[in-house]
Order: sequence, then C-alpha cells, then structure tokens
Amino acid sequence: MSNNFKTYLKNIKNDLSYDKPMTVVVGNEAADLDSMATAVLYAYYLKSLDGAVNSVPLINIPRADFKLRTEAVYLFDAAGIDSDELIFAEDLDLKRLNDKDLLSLILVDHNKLSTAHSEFLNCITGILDHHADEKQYPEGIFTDIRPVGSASTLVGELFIKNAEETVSGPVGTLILGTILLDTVNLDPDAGRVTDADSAVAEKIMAITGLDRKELFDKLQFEKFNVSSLGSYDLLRKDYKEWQMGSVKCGIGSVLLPVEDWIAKDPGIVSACEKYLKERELDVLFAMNAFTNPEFTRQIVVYIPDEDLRRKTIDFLEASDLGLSEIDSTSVEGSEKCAFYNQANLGISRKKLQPIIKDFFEK
Ligand SMILES: [Mn+2]
Repeated sequence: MSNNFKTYLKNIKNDLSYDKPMTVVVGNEAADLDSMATAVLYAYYLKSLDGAVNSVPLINIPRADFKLRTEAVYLFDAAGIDSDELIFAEDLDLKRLNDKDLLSLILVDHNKLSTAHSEFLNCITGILDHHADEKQYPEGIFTDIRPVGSASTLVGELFIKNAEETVSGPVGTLILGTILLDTVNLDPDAGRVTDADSAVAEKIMAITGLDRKELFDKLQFEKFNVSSLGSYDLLRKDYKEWQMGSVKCGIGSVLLPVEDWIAKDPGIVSACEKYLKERELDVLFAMNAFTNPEFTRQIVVYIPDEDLRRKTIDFLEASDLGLSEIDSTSVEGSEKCAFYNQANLGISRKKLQPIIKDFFEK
C-alpha cells in the first residue's frame, strides 16, 4: 500500500471489505469542513504510520449533500481530492462490520456518538476533538480532547511531529484551510484561535509557502457562494422544520437576494411547490439574508392553501417584521407565493419560529 495521500484515497473504495477489521474515522453529524477534513486526514495519518492498518474516513452525510458545503467542495478540490472517491454515509454499512466484530471507530470533531451511531459505543477506540468533553465513551481508550480552535489542529500536530514531509502537499492545504476558516484567519478578536492553532498554521505556511490571506479570503467567499446551487438545493442547504399545531412548517435560510434568485430561476415557485410536497409541508418559508453591501433580510412565503395563505400573510404583514412587498408579477405562479423585504433585521429564523408557532397553534 502506497503511503501517498492521493493513492490512498483512490484505493479506499476498491478496498472496502466486510471480511477484515476496519478502523473507521468519523466526524460529527453536522459534517462541516472541520469534521470532514479531520476524518480524511486522521485516517490517512493512521495509514501512513502503519500500512497494515485498514483505516477509512467516513463522511457522515449522504453523498448528495456534499455539494451544499460549498467551502468544503472548494478546499477538497484545491487539495486535489476527488469527492467521488470519498466514503459517504450510504457507502458503508457499519452495522454489518460490527455484527462480524470487525469495527473499530475513531471519533473526530465530536466525543459523544451521534444518535445514528449510538449502538456502536463499544467500538470506539480513539477520539480527537476540541469540544467540551462529555465523557460518554469507554474508559481507557486513546483520547486527545483539547479546546483548540479547530480539530484539524490536533491532526496537524501529529503530522508535523511524526511525518512532517507529508504536509508539503495537499495534506498541508487541507489542514491550513480548515484551521483558517475555523479561527477566522487566526484572528484573536474572533475568540476562536489558540496558540496551538497558530503554531500548526505557521509551520504549514513555512513549509508550503501558502498565502494565509489568499486562502482564507477564498474559503470565506466560497462558504457563501451559492451560485452553483439550484432552487431545490438553496432551500435545503440550511433548512429546519417544525410541527406547529396542525401546520407543518419548513424554513430554509437562503444566502441570496430574492431578486437574484428570481432572475436565476424563473421557476422558483414550482421549485418551492416540489420541495413542500416532498416534505409534506403546509407552509414553506425562505428567509433570505445577505450582505451586499448592507446586511439585508427578505422573506418568501409559499402556502398552497388559499385560506391559510391569506390568514398567514395578514398576520405577517401586521407583525413587527416590517414587511414591504417585492414586485413579483413576472414570476410564474406568484399568486401562491409572497415576496417581501424585511425591515426588522433583528428577526432571524430562531426568533420567527416561536412567533409563527404561536400563530399556527391558534
Ligand atoms: Mn470542529
């Protein structure tokens, strides 16, 4: 087995077997960049230490959701990683491994098993994390749980200590990009960075020559760059839903001005309809928030039932959201949908949720 990073990743899928022990390295269920990068990095680190180890990084989301993490799409690509080669939730049957006593689980970027994995408690053999220690793991296992800014710092330290030559390439790009994004470019004012994060980042910059500002700016831009996403993905990128009395209500946070969204997809209303039907919702909101150049909030209300739509719109227009209608006469199907500017910038999804819950429950 080659100890080359790209060769390692290329071979993982072909080598997946349920007939030999496997060490699965998995991040938290939010599967942010830190979780994904640290899982990939630590699995490779284990392999590079001992070629006999069958270590596999598990990206703990469906493959179809990867493209929603636009900053991860960018950084993995910049590190030369082909996402087709990665192992996603549907690619690996942990239960099948566990039933044959072949599963060893290493948690990174979390230290308490996700609900979906709760049956594998006794399989945990190691933890690398920067969250508060919940001490919900077997005694005596290997742990490195420290409150640094990024879990990738912890794996970065290991590479620097034991395989420094490795960080000159894609491994270094992946570690540095993740640390920079998690620590807001090592900015002490953001309150995330620790000396350990800075030390690893400085060392990698010295070895790779990567430009910190350039990489951070690009990642920050890509994090909010939803230009590659269609209406359906814009709605589900950051989505929550609630049962409010007899009304099932979903709210997607969308990072795009309503005007740009309409221009991008004239079929926006039918996309909302498809989304609502699929999730069996009664009400679908999109809360658009963006900075261009001023911070702006807008809200889209899609309710197919005419009576409920009328009542909801009357309620919202009379509320202190400060709504003013955006002209949508050109939008196909716009009679089922209302588009607003929201003058009250203080009302986020978290604050709107109890307000409308109260209304729908009456
Ligand atoms: Mn993290």
